[in-house]
Amino acid sequence: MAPIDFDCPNIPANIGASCDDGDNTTLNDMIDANCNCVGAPTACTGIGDADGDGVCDDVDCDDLDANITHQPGDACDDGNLHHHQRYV
Ligand SMILES: [Ca+2]
Ligand SMILES: [Ca+2]
Repeated sequence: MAPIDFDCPNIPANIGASCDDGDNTTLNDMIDANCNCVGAPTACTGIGDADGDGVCDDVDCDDLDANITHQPGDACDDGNLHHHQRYV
């Protein structure tokens, strides 16, 4: 027997332990009964939120800058010089 037994020896981790599923759009990531690291979905789950500011990729003018949280309909600069103005 190994000195330390984990519920999920392949990870290794115990069921119910906190973990990181690598998706910052899910919260409270935890090892579930199937030894998967899963978090609670948020509105951005499946869409993405690269900067973690709570504004999803599809509506975030700059999803690499958490300080930029413009919302749909706001005028903003997407950094593309070919567009003078972009509405999301
Ligand atoms: Ca997560
Ligand atoms: Ca974002």
